[in-house]
Amino acid sequence: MSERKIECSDGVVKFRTCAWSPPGDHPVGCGMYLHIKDGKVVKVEGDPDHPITGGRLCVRCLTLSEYLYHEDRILSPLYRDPKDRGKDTWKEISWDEALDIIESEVNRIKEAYGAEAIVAFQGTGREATLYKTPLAYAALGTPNSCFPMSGDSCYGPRCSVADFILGAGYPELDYAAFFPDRYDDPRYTPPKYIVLWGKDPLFSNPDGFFGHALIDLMKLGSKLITIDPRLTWCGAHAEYHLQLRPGTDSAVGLGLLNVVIREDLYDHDFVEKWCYGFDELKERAAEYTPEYVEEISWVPADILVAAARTIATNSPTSFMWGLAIDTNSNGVQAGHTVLNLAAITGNLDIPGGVTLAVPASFMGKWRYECSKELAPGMLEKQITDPKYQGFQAAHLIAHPDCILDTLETDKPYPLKMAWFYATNLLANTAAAQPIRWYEALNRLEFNVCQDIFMTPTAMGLADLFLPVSSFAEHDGIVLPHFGRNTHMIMAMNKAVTIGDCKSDLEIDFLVGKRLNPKAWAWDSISDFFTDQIKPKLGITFEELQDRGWFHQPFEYRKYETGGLRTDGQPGFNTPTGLVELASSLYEDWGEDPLPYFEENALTPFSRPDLADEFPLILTAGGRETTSFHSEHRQIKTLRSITPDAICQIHPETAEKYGIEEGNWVCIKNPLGFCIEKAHITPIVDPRVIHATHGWWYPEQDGEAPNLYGVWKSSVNSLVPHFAIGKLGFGAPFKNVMCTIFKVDGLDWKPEEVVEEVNR
Ligand SMILES: Nc1nc2c(c(=O)[nH]1)N[C@H]1C(S)=C(S)[C@@H](COP(=O)(O)OP(=O)(O)OC[C@H]3O[C@@H](n4cnc5c(=O)[nH]c(N)nc54)[C@H](O)[C@@H]3O)O[C@H]1N2
Ligand SMILES: Nc1nc2c(c(=O)[nH]1)N[C@H]1C(S)=C(S)[C@@H](COP(=O)(O)OP(=O)(O)OC[C@H]3O[C@@H](n4cnc5c(=O)[nH]c(N)nc54)[C@H](O)[C@@H]3O)O[C@H]1N2
Ligand SMILES: [Mo]
Repeated sequence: MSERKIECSDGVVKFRTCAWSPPGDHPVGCGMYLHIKDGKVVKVEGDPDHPITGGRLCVRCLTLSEYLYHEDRILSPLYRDPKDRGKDTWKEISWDEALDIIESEVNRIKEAYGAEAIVAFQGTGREATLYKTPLAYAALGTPNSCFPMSGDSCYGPRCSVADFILGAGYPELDYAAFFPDRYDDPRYTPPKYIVLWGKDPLFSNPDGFFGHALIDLMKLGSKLITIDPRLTWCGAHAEYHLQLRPGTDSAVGLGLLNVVIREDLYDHDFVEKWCYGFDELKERAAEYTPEYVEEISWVPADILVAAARTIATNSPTSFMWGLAIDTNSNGVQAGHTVLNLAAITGNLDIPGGVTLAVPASFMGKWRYECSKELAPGMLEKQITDPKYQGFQAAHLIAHPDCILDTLETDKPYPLKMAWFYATNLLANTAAAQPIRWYEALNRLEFNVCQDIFMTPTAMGLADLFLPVSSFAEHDGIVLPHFGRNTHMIMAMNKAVTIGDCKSDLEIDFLVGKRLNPKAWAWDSISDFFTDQIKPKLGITFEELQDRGWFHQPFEYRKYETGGLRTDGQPGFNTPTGLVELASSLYEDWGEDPLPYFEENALTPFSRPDLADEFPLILTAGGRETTSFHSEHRQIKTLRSITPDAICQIHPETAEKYGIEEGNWVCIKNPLGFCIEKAHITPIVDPRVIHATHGWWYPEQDGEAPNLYGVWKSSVNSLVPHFAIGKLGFGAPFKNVMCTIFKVDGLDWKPEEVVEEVNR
């Protein structure tokens, strides 16, 4: 195993670390050495001994020093009078002054309106995922901790479906991640096929999965089946590519189930012993013949049939489901079909199939138990809607769509303060209809933003800015899948200090010790981590830092041995103890227990009245390596690779609409518009446009109303709120109707917007 610290002859000291955030990343824990000279990071080198990444790094880590030492980085706390929101009148202050302001504002708001008048927002799965809710519950005392993405449409829906149907954590492709000797472990077999469903992991490396492992597996003989409206690199290398209409995943899933069941290709033994509701599923799937599914989804019936036969007759086959399952108002149903297919083809928790795990308790105890810090009766005030019973059963957080409603209506009570903890929600990221959020959040009395750079969200809405340190600047841990299927726990080792920045956890400590010291009794971050990991791992945090990583033990077929249930009995941790092909919970919650297909709210098929004007379907947000959502737009090297917001248009469509490569294009629907640059490519269907999300322009005027040009490429202005599934999950971030036309530049605005601005 590699050394934690290596002194080199040229005065360089190399520090080994595993990355999480910032800069933006999910908990893969990419292993690297940071080369430090004169207290600065001068080079980043992959760590060849890291069991997962083995020395491989992406361009965002390779350009790390550009990020760390960027002239726009904020290096001390900033304050500005709330009357000046949108103006660049920030003043540098000390951390003590910042804490004084926080203490007096939080106490003022608590006394006048109650702690529930505070809402704490966090974006995607960075380190903040572990540390924001504790700030809300155990420091600020509010029950309103919120991920502001309509329908909670990232990861939450998939995890909840896995909880409801399998009673397990996140089902993940078996890439031998649990084994120190990886693919050489005698217990391991590579999958014969990998079904990549609405996911593009080579670019996204999501939630702790190292995308390049797919390439390792392809070299070992695994073949791909892709289900994606775009012909991605993986699609082009797949044996079957199911190029579906965006948002029709549940129909495709039911079509695959139809073929597997009617051709009697399922695993009878597994279904008999371990599944509940097979007869009902069989009946439902019978309705979804390949011909009917082709009508809905555009996937040719013969390709669907061939893919279904391949999946069912090649064991082990593994399944990876991606974000596109969540960004769909019947994503819960789509996810259910994926799990049902994996189950009835006998691929759960077998070598080369789908690994299952019980959500781990390390780092969990404090995270889940901090709600006990809330005052009596506080949790009952959490903003949600009792009709979203699935969401409430799965999560202990406020519902995003209800929070927007409350911000706009002051019902059931007015919100007065927001804390933006690792989210740039205005910048076409977490928020659908971001202009509504902007206007609603601007009504609040006091807002705090905790970030690395000044963003449109901070400039537009914050009064106090707290500067956050990068992973190179702080100690921490990396928890793949946030504890839901964690092959190893890894150490992040501080190598440098830059400005007066602090980690999210350090900020929690400072604020917590001021506002509720008894909940934050640890003397140091190191003590805190030791407290979290030692009961489970048997080692201290410092020992973990020396080792670099710690593998979790793993065994296959845990449903046979009792490893999946909290009571230690064989079976699955569901009400029936079985995989619930038909859910025993959904009916009680007013939802169909079986998967079904229903049109999303704003498509040419659900809104035929608007179909002539908006005949195309917009999908958005396929990942690029050069950015993490709205992050990295100011990093020169990365921006030179991806200078503009690009939308992909099929050549036939481009011709029909008079658009040429590189033209600026307006994408418009009844809700809003967005300007991106055309890239003409046959990888999309002629009826589909793919746009990029997360755009703002750090080089432009930051002051309101421009806010770094955040409204220009505002793709999420086209995404509706409240168009979500019955259980409270899934919004159409990747499937809304639109039309396109050529415009003269990024600054183009529709006539009605120009009129409004002039008024
Ligand atoms: N149309 C469309 N919209 C989408 C998507 C899509 O596919 N299509 N994807 C959606 C998904 S899946 C998600 S999760 C959301 C993401 O939504 P967000 O998470 O709100 O988006 P980011 O741009 O990543 O904003 C994160 C902010 O936190 C800062 N930051 C980075 N690391 C840290 C850290 O460690 N600590 C702190 N305090 N701050 C940090 C960054 O500088 C950035 O300003 O966007 C969603 N929006
Ligand atoms: N570099 C980088 N990495 C990231 C992020 C980032 O912004 N940048 N974001 C992170 C976050 S928060 C997340 S959640 C993950 C997401 O990562 P993934 O789960 O891989 O999701 P995406 O890249 O959004 O989309 C995957 C594929 O879904 C396809 N797709 C679009 N609509 C549909 C549909 O309706 N059905 C199906 N079946 N497919 C569809 C797209 O064409 C795309 O190829 O990535 C994470 N990793
Ligand atoms: Mo996400």
